[in-house]
Amino acid sequence: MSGSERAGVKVSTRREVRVLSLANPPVNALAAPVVEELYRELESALADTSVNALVVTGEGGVFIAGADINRLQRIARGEALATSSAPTLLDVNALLESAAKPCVAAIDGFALGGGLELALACHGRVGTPRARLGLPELRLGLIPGAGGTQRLPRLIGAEAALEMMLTSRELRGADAQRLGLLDVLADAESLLETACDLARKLAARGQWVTSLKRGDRIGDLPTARAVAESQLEAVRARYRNQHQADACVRAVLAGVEHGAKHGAKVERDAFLELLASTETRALIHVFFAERAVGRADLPKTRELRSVGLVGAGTMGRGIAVSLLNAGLRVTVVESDAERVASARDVIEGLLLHEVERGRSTREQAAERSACLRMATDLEALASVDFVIEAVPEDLELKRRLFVELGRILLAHVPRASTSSTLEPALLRQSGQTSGPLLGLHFFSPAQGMKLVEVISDEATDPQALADARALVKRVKKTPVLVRSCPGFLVNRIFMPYSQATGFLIDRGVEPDRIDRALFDFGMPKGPSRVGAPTGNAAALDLSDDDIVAHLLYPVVNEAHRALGEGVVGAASDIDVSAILAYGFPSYRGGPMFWAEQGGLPHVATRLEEWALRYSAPLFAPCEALLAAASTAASSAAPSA
Ligand code: 3H9
Repeated sequence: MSGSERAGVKVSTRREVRVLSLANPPVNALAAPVVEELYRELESALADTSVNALVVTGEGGVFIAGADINRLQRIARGEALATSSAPTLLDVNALLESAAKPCVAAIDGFALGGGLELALACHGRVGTPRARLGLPELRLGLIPGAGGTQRLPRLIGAEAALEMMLTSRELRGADAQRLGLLDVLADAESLLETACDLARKLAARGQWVTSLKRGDRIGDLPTARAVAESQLEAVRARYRNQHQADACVRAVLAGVEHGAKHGAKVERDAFLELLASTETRALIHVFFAERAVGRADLPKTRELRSVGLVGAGTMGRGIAVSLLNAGLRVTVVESDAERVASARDVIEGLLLHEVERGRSTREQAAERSACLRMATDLEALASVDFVIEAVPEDLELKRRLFVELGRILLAHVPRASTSSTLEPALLRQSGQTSGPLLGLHFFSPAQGMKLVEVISDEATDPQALADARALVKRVKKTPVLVRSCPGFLVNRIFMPYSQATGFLIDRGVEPDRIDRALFDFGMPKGPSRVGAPTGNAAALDLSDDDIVAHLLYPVVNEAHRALGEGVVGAASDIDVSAILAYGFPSYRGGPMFWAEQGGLPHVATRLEEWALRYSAPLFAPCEALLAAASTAASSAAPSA
């Protein structure tokens, strides 16, 4: 084997097969220089008479996780799409597909979006069982933009292809092979050699079929239309107020009806139109915001193997299930034998429910159940690595519990309260509390909700904070680091939402109208399930947009106040929290992003107006919002 390393693409040759291996850690995203380099290497391999066939693969256990979303973000914000005549992914795919030498994709790990599209343009695909293949562009408000809507249906049929795209579902290696997306399954050690063998075989045979030329799987137009209609119906709620699902179906059907060339044009036009939309900008913002949340410079995490949980009410049971699902040993303490028995029944029932929903196997449920210990005595927690209390919301009860835990636990063991209202400082105020104490505010139902507020204050041990954050990540939830304040973050910023709802109802706005306006905006449900209009003769005459603004601008205001006080480290943390805990529509980017898009000066001016008109402090803009609005106004103003 001979070899040399180039920026972004490693090149080697194995018995007449040129192997091009993408190296752009951590996920081999298709950044522009990588695409250019890949194109040049492809050209050079195709021109090299000592090379008979090609293999494209990825370094570091990942094939390619798609187009570079940073670049997409810049384009979505207005940067010109092509700044030079440099080759794009579409050029790479076209070159591959029409090459006079066969090319095989060797896939381990993620092959997503543009990464899978590149593999689809190859003439064969070999993957490992742990390969994860998908076209998740719709999650970003887009559709596949490098031929995916045309090649995938031709390889696996319109029904399976539409289902994969509309649900952003990833296929594992074995499923991908069953559907015809992979030609051969190989283990990671023999992946490259198996791909090279397949490439040599195709070269020796002298013929291969390109995905776009396949006509055996795609089916006829009436069937594709019927399938598309029922699948669109199934995802209607998921894409409320958005256009990517319809656009995806349109591109697929255009290809079925008029051929791949026309379908590809419909795909490209729709991709570019969606890329310029506010919804896509918002969803890309959320993609990065979700990855940034909880970031802070904290000590290295200690290993956590066992967790004690005090209190197995609804919240405690949900938390227990989350911990067990993450492979932790869990000791649950309840006050008496009857409660212990009932809690065990419910927790085991929830574990079985996961099996029924296909999220785990019976064996996994049995293993997890074997990691559950029940006790009526706090002493059972003497050797655990972390303790969470989920007893009823009673200050004295919780204070007594933490004093007791101080006697039992090793001094360094973090202890967290799940209280939604009681701040850590209040819980420590017994004079006898010892050990690192903080808050872990889960949302209900705890086993399903993704967000956990990790509440700290100046007395919180940074090591305990690091461990708490790691525990939240371990249970596959999102930790937002919140500096303790009344209401913490989410309840605090959404308090004005309820207040504004009551305010409008008091001034004669029909609760049903409020609900409809907020539902249409994208909230999961309206806020005013309770309450009735007062029949006020001087009822406010508001448009639906006004109603939304009256409810959400006060949220934006409170969020700015909290950010100004340092309750969270970044505005994007607020966006992620509102989306995950409150169902704020992700395609609006969260309250901070949404307000910024609409213009902060406009938000501040409206709030000032309403505060005066209604003499209602609820609407008075805070200093932090006014400052942010003034910065936004001066950066938008044309310079002299
Ligand atoms: C597309 O392909 C369009 C085409 O159809 C058409 C083109 C013409 N780009 O999530 P993680 C970063 S659209 C840039 O924490 P995990 C990520 O920000 C794209 N960066 O790891 C993070 O950075 P940091 C279609 C990316 O193991 C780091 O990598 N593809 C990209 O939990 C680690 O990520 C997708 O939508 C990217 N494409 O999950 C897939 N991907 O460390 C998007 C990741 O600075 N990616 N990064 O925070 C994912 O879903 C997950 O990252 C993945 C790994 C499942 C791959």
